[in-house]
Amino acid sequence: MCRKRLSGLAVAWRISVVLGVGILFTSLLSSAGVAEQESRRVPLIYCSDLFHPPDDPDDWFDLATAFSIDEFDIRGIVLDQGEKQMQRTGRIPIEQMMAITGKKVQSVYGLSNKLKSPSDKALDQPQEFQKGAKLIISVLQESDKKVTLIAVGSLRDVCAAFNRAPRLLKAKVERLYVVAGHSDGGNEYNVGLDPHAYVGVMRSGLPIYWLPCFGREPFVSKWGFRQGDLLGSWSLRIQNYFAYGLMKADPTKVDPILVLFKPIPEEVKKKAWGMRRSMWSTPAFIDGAGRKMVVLDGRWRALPGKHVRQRNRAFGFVPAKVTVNDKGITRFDDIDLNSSEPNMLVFRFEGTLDDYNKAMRQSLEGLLKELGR
Ligand SMILES: [Ca+2]
Repeated sequence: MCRKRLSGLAVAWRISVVLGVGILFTSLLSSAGVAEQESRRVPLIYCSDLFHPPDDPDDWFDLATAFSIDEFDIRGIVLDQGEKQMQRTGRIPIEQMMAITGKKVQSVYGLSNKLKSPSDKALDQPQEFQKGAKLIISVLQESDKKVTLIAVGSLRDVCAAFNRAPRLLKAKVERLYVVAGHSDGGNEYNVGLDPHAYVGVMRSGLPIYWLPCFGREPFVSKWGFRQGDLLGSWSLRIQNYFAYGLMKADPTKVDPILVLFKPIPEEVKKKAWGMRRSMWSTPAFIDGAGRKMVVLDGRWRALPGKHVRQRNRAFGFVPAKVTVNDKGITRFDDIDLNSSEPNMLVFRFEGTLDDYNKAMRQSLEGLLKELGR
């Protein structure tokens, strides 16, 4: 009896040892996985002239793209042009995205007035609109990793933050994607919002990835699609998010969160789905997250780098010395691709413009496909 009982205890002990080792091993493996995942996370600050109702709804697509990529740890969103934000807040689409994804992201209003010079610190602008430049500085100070910035719109808050803390930005900015400007001498909308800010940023010496919005091919990031071609394959919540912005819904009449779950009226689809949309920033999000472009089963996808053995190229960035004049103009001759002293990386698409459009359309479709399901 006694012997039997002892051996029973021994068996139980062995089982518990095996189980314990198993649990220890599994938890070591999963914590290694979590650590690996964490090390691939990209701290991101996103600066955008995102409004509701939108100026240009491309910013709504870009916001959804930022939220769709789990490698991004979005540390903050700076909403461009603070005074205008008070009337037409970009917080509405951000709140919708937070409700859809469960992610929490802080957002602040940026500087409201144009910079007076490329070196303007903008400390004399109203206190209520200082939060953008302050957020950029505090996120960089607090982050133990370098931080990536993606900036569209006026670039005012990035420029003011740099003018206030140039050494901090040089030390802590991993990459600064500038989605603004023209590669062949033309004026461009984002530059026009604040020419001094654009000039200050482009001359900053920060690690700039420049995506010219217009100009000489292939140094142009613009692409486009018919909205219905993509919206139809996304979840009801995502469709409602876009319908809300595109139809300029009134938040005092239609709740932006409750509406996400409702069926979409046919007349709304008829109107919004048929519109064409021009886009500029998608490659910045894909590249900034470390995603790789790849063709799988005949379709372009932007996948996490570790899943990609053979990458296909839809776009890339080439080193160049770029000169920008005091008005924010860069002629094509001012982009020196052979310089031994490049000051930034310049976007270029690969193949034809049609190839690039197709690659972006299909990869955006894939990126947003799982959102809200
Ligand atoms: Ca915009």
